[in-house]
Amino acid sequence: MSAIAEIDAPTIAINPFSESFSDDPYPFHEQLRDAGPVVWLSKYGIYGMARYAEVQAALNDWQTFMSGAGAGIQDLRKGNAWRPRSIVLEVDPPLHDETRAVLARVLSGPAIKKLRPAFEAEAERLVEDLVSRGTFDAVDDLAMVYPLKVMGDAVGVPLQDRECLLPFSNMLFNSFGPENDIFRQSITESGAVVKQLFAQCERAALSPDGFGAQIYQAADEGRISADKAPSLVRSVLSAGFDTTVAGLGNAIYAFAVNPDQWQLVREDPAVGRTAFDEIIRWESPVQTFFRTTPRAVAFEGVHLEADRKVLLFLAAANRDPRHWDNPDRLDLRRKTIGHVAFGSGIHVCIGMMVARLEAELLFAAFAKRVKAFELVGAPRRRRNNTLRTFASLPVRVVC
Ligand code: 4MI
Repeated sequence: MSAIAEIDAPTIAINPFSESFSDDPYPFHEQLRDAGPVVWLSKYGIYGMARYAEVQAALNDWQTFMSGAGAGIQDLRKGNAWRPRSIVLEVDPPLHDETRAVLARVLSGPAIKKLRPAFEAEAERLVEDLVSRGTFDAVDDLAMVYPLKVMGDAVGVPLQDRECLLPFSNMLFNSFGPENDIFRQSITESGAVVKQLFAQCERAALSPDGFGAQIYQAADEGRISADKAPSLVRSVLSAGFDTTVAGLGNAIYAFAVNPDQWQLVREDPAVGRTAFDEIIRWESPVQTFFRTTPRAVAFEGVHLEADRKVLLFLAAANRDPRHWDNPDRLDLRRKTIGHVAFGSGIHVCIGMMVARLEAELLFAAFAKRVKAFELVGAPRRRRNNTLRTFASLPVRVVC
């Protein structure tokens, strides 16, 4: 018995993986935050946290909210998981620290700085082409094209082998959620891509100078065992594409519906350099991730049972009025430090500098040429169990 009385988490019937939730998550986020610091989501028998303070605290307490049972709803310790776990995202220290260190070196500040000239040239080329067309789809013609080109080149995936990356990620990010209609559909649609994706993780499939090759080099140098290299390449291919596709699509949407904020980017390059962080606070590409309780836990006066999944609503934390002023407003001059769109703590996004670089250079290329983005058709969302993203976003640029 603990000296301080603990209460059970209030029960909520909301289904966070339903169509209505993903169509408009924000009213549901408010209900989840207002219900308490921890809630019990009876539909799935999992805990949830949606307030900023608790999400941030949980992300920074890996011993209480572990990742080793998987970052999805499934407990990967319980066998018959359809996918092999990530050896960086879905492990705890000390194993985590060894694999993380390899990726940290590959994706270090100096390494990312070297990418800038090629990323900038491609941003200029692509944006010049889109602006000359005037009207385009910001998903098909921009958000999907740019990361596949520049990050594909940086990792060392041959041009003709990149088609599997986005269908694979769509399925992977669905697989963090329950086996619902969209998860099953993405499995059907992805067919051969899992095999293609895994083939792409082999040393011989990768160019000799990219991030992929550098991961194999870490194995040559004994910094990880040789059998871990393909898995770490898979992590980069899993995390490095569909997330930025979502973020860049959400960015163009943000500018189209907040033309005053686009003006700020045009007027001040410094705003353009930090805009992406506010955009992903406001519309977070990765909406949720799971942790697991390794034992019974007392957290904020709430009792949590052992071996339960805990759904962290990153996107709800990013709009918690207990932490942010006027959180539903996109405000590119806001101080966004502390947002959890990239996570926080030992698993914080290791590729964030690449994501920021892609966004910064695209925004700068548009800022030189474009006065406004206008929607010319109804945006269509791509429903996914983890990502908030668009399937289609028809826009016209005003020059
Ligand atoms: C945040 S997205 C993401 C991160 C890591 C992995 C996949 C997706 C992985 O496989 O390590």
